[in-house]
Amino acid sequence: MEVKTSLLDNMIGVGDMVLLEPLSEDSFIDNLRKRFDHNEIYTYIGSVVISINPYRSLPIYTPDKVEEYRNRNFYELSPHIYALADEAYRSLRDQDKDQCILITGESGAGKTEASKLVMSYVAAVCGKGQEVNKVKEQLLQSNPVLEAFGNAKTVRNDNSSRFGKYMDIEFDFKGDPLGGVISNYLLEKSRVVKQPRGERNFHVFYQLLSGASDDTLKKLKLERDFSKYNYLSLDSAAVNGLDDAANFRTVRNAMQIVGFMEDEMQSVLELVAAVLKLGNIEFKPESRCNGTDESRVKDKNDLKEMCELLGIEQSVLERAFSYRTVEAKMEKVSTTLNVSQAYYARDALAKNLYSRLFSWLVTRINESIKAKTRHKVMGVLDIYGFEIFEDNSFEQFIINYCNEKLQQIFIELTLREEQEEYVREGIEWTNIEYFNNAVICDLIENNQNGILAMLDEECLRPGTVTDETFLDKLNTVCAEHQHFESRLSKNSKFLTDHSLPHNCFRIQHYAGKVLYRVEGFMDKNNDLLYRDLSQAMYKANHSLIKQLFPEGNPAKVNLKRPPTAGFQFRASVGTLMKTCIQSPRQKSLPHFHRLFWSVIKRVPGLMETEGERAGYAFRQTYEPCLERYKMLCKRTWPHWRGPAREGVEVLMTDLQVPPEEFSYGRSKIFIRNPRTLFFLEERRKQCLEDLATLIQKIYRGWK
Ligand code: AOV
Ligand code: MG
Repeated sequence: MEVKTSLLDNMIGVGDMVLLEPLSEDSFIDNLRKRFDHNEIYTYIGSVVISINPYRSLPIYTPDKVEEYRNRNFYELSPHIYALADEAYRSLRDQDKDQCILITGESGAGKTEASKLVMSYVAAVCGKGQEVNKVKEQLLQSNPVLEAFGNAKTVRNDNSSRFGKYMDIEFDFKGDPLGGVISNYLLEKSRVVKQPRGERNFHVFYQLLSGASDDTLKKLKLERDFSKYNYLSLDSAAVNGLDDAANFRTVRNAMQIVGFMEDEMQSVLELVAAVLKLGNIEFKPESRCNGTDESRVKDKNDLKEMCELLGIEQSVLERAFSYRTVEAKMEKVSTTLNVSQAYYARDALAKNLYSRLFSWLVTRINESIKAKTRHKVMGVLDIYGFEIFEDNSFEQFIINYCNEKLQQIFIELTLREEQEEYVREGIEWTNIEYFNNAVICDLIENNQNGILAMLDEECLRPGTVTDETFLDKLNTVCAEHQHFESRLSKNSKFLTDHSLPHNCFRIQHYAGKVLYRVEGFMDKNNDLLYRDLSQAMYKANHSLIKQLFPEGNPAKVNLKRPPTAGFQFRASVGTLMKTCIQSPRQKSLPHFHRLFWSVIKRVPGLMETEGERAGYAFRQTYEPCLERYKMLCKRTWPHWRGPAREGVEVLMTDLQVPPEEFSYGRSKIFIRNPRTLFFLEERRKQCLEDLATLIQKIYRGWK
């Protein structure tokens, strides 16, 4: 049997880490390496799948492979993402349980690829038919669209997700897909105006310039040459192995399939072009009689073209780059902008244009793919992976916070659920104390003195507030905590030491220590767009732009400031956690959770805590277990008349399976080691072969 070689062969390591003896960090890594050397990129830790990015295409995702894994039990074949996808899909279809697949791992580990593999596997094994196929196609094609606008080349990954995504695939009672809903989390919009060295802006800019026809570019008033645009980094414009022109066609095609109308696509491209144009608008100072400098647009051609693209009156936008209206005590006062304030306003507008366009795309896709009714859902979460760069800013802070929360779910679900099942089934079990990262989450998100709350407080505080005043506050509050016997103090993850550069703070995350530079934190959190600019956008004679800036409607002047970026993110992460953790408790049927680790990074830490390994690799309810193996024992074959559990007990006794290898739970048998399972499978196979030979003999005798 294939299982035998796949899970136990010493040469290629063990397929399930639960089987490792002895279990240590070294043996763990060694096992992964052995397997990786044999192109086995997947390994289980119980029901969790770990994968290592092979960075080359392996022949393991063929239609034949899909067939192989279809309707097979998790432990029957060698570890594979398809086994996980299959199990999730079957539980959804046959047991009516909602599913949730969470994918975590550091940047470049293969999360996005894994999420697409899950989706394409499910698409391949679920129902067929014209309507269903159309839905599948639309769901799959939402990926290239969102990747074009939300992914970019970073130093870690040529196709790095710069937003978080949670997609619910909706099914009917038969298990056929009906549609889907996508939720997106904070796009890294600072990338629109500036990219770190060696990185690119979002793919779509390069795709448009490389792949659009001459005619399209002319209409968009663009030139093909990347170097003409300030917002496009030049040192890494062309990426090996990335065919921007071909991808442009793929994206256009995908947009069509998803259901974008021709004029909508045109509007979208106009906005993309407008962002490029906006980046080229430059400013010069003009001296005023009172000795101050006032900003003026340097060369008006780009401004003019941008206004033409978006149907904006040029004078309105031009004015908004020189003056801003401040409302104080019901009075409107116009103040002048200096050159650096004008650049700030320009970049804020570009970031807002682009990120709102992105959110609009998600909404528009949802309109197209969302089902009218749904019976069951399978959620797939693919976020930006943990990032530790040389220079970490607000974006990394937000991304890493999100990963920290996901780690928390991982701990909650895998360890807690496992232990709860043992308790439910009455299996003897010593509770394990596991590393809990709740303190780190608390440090960041606590309503009163969490880092995000302090940042918001500082953003709202009147007087001179800067990134430095924020840092001072952080240092004071977090250091104070260390003096008290509080939860934070004991396990403080806010690291203060004298080696810290003056403008930084350091956090001990679950995946490592990260040094954050505070420069830009206040500004990025504030996410301020002068009202004159949103009003100019709202006045545009362009239906999409108008929709994107509703607050520019003078009739709806709302003096309340919009929530900060950090606040919004914390809220959406909160909602996500609810979806993943709390909902199963409210429903009578628990979700079936699977986590998929793309990377091994933190696994050793987790395993350490599992010192006295007492887990069970395999479990099955008594009825199907008896059904499958009853032929192995004369007392149970062919008809067992008692309760299934007793039948299984008879089986195990007759087969002389050592008692320490399994436990009887209330409704399930728990098998410690897949070796036992192979033994049973092996015996069953032998039995079936004997039976076949016997039948053949009898048949020949008749002839
Ligand atoms: P990520 O999603 O985890 O990073 P990706 O899924 O984008 O990482 O993977 C990065 C690259 O690794 C892909 O573009 C592929 O070239 C390669 N790759 C990933 N998985 C496989 C696989 N199973 N087989 C072959 N190649 C693979 V990030 O979004 O940066 O956190 O933020
Ligand atoms: Mg990704």
